[in-house]
Amino acid sequence: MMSIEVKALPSPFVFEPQHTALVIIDMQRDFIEPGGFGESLGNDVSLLAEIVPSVAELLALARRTGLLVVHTRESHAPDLSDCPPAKRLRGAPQMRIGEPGPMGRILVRGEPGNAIIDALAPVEGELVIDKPGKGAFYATRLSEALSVRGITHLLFAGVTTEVCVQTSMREANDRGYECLLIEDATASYFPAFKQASLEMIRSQGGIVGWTAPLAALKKGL
Ligand code: TIU
Repeated sequence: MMSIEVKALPSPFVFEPQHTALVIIDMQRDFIEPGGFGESLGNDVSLLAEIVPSVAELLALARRTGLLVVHTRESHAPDLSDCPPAKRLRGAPQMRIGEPGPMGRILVRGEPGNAIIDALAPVEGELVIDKPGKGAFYATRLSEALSVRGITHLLFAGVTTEVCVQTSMREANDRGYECLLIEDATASYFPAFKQASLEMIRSQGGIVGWTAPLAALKKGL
């Protein structure tokens, strides 16, 4: 079996492509374009658009290498039955989850704003996981989908670093996956939070996982 070694922190990250998936978290219009959930929370969404070229390059690389590709979407059922009041009632009343916005109902499955951005659209054979929480494993079929395919290692990208990406990495780490976060393929509305997340993930000998720039992954492959 081919083994790939990536120069990562806090130590080299080693994986076999046939047992590895790329997990792209929530690269949706709702977070990246004006008029969605991210902006409704008071954020400058332009900070997230900056990583789109890197994520696109990573996605192309994963497809060429034959990695399983998983896309997630933070989304809720139209009747909001999977959105607890504790989540829905946060934020300004007119822009809460389920309320109408310029790109359709905020964070509701099937609405225009809930789609993954065109530049990173999923293709045939890739998994798309709708998740009602911040983590990709909570109340989804992701765990089963990965285990039936023999996946043991996960490469992470997407938004936002300290919210859905970090939560998903922590969930994955507790489930026994070896996780590598691609540093320039993740972003936050708060650059200082991104930096802190990278450092806390790889601290204490990789307490949550590893981090590496895309260039290091390309070199390894
Ligand atoms: N996808 C994701 O991270 N959801 C969020 O709500 N992120 C924020 O930073 N608000």
